[in-house]
Amino acid sequence: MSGLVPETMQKVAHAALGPRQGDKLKDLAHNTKDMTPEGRLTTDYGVKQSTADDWLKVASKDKTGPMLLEDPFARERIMRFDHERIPERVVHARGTGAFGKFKLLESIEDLTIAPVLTDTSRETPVFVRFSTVLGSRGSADTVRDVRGFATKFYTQEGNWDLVGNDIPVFFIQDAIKFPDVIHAGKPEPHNEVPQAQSAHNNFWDFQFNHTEATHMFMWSMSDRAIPRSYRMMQGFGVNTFTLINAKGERHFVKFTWTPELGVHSLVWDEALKLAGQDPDFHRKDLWEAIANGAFPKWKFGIQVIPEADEHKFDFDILDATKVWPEDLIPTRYIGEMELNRNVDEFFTQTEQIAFCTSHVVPGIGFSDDPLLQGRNFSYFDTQISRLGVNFQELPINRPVCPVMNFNRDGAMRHTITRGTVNYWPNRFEACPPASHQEGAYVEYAQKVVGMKARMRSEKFKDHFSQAQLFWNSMSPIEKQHIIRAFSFELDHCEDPVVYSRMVQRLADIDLNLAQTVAAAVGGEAPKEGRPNHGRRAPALSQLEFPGKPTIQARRVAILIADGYDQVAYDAAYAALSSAMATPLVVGPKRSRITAANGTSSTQPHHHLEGLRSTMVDALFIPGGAQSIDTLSRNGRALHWVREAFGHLKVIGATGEAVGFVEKAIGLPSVVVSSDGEAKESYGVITIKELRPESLKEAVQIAKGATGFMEKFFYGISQHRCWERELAGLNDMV
Ligand code: HDD
Repeated sequence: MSGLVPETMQKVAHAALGPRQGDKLKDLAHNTKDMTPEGRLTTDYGVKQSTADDWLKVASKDKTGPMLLEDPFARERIMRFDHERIPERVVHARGTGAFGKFKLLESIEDLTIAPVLTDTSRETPVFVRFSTVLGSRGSADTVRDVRGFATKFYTQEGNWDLVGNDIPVFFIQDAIKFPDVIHAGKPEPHNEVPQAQSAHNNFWDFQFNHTEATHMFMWSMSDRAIPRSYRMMQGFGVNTFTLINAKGERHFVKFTWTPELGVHSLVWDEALKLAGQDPDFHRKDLWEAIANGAFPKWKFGIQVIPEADEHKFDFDILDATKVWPEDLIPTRYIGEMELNRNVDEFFTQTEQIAFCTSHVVPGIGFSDDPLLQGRNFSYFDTQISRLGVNFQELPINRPVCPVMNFNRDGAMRHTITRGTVNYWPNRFEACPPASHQEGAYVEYAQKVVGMKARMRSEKFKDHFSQAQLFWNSMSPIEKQHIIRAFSFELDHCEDPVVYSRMVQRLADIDLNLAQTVAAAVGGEAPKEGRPNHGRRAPALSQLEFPGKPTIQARRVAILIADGYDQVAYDAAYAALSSAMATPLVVGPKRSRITAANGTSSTQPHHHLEGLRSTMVDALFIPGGAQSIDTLSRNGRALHWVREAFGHLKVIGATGEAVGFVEKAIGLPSVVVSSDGEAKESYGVITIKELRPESLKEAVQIAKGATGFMEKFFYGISQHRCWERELAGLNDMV
């Protein structure tokens, strides 16, 4: 294969394919071609062309002259280019996706007839698209926002689209309010400012006036809205769906994805900086992890309520602004999903994928959740405007099972359906409806009696209990982050009416929260708050999901300059690589850097200006007198360490580097120098000397040979050093 097609990606991808996942990829192969040096340049109508560089001209002596409209090749190129763009998604425009597989581990045939949820021998191909909500297609990845988590299951019974978010609740209860909540959040109408931000007057004006959003805005002010990686987010179907079993019984269900790597977030200062320093941070993170074979995985869970229990709770189970607390309705994990293949082309796959909540398979149904009902209308409609009426024929969208019906024509129809009839019933009995036994979708016979009216159930009117439940369930650190998030957001609202009223609203959740934010943003501090019911639901805290302790795909910078200690460097590099982390060597320059022994040298991946500490998870600095002397006199290097410390990142230092770390963060009591044994203090791990005899031994270090790497790796696997924040040390650098 030529270098035109990234080989690492393809190799890993094919190795990972299971028998069934191949179904969709085989299907896509019908429309896939590779760019090759053997292929020759042609027009779209197939005629070979001798140049891609010059428009046909009337040449004068000096070879200048007017261009001829006659040139069909030039015209085709320009006109095709003029029409390359399609409307971006009206929400969730910014996103990225990957292929994978879903494996059912436990049949739930007690609840549903859907084979994707009953047949454990199956492997179902999936495509997942992650996104932010408010920003346009070119906006930054790390903004504060809800993240979309949309999964298309290509089942043998048709496509099932589970279109969820990384937050389990929503801003509105009734779909009719969707244009309002989105208009309020999007850039303001008069000047189209701000981009991809909820920190503005209109967003918070709406939140105040629309109390049902209270629970959701607590989530969006929490760390859930600034994930470290798409690989480290939960996913929630949010809406209440139903499952129908062979006996015709119906259960209400909510669907959940829980990441193997745990739920982890950026810190706010990091998120802000990354938006400028690396706007594709999440997109690249997912791509690199998959390309390197560190495939992200999620457990698939369900929460189930029998139909008869619908009214047994103090909240309405059809209200999308409420969670089903896990202590009342535990999650049953029944399957897992792995993403293991990057796309071949962004536009035709990630951009053209079209999700519709209305697309479910037999055995899965809807509920009367008024948000879901409206969504079922909206998604299909939006795809028609975005992609055209034949959007389901696009390779990425078409099912892996047969499709046959009397839908015809429309712009860009591809399928050529042979036959003389295009209606039912017809004299040939062509394309008859399927029977139940043949697997037809049969709607659940739900008895409905009622008055036609615009209304809401009484329980929908409780807008504060679960907002309090969420706040009560947060750890002290999470609470602190929420306070800071409100303080940031309301500081960006210039209109005093907006921030003053919002501060009053916060007293409906917690008086201390409201008073602290009021002091920060300048609103009048409320004197009284709404009584708090005091209940907690621990699973709402993301700290309940630490995930598997691994450093796979974590980015670790190794800071060096000329004269670095090569033994420590080699040891760390080898140990990190063997643990499937990504070591990134960073120096004052990107040209080769020579080690203290004068013979070894290395080519850094980046220089200190190019890569920033925000882009890595941890930092390792080997000693070497000359190297450390250079780094100590380099403001950017000092800032690197100081910033990483402030962002609670684990820092490993050996030999002379220990003093350098101490100088950079300016907190002598924190950095413990060590003579022999490795020492750890507030996530700074130090050792005087890292001296393995050979590279082989270096790899063993990862298993604890000296204790240094063991401590360093453990620290990285814990994501951040929270003790530092609890002690207030991060605020001091
Ligand atoms: Fe939506 C896209 C998730 C409520 C209307 N939504 C969209 C995407 C996600 C969600 C993840 C991106 C899909 C992709 O990657 O292509 N939306 C949600 C969740 C909701 C929700 C979890 C609450 C439970 N959405 C919602 C409502 C409406 C819409 C109430 C309209 C009544 N959503 C849309 C849309 C989008 C969309 C306008 C834009 C692009 C698209 O559908 O394909 O139709």
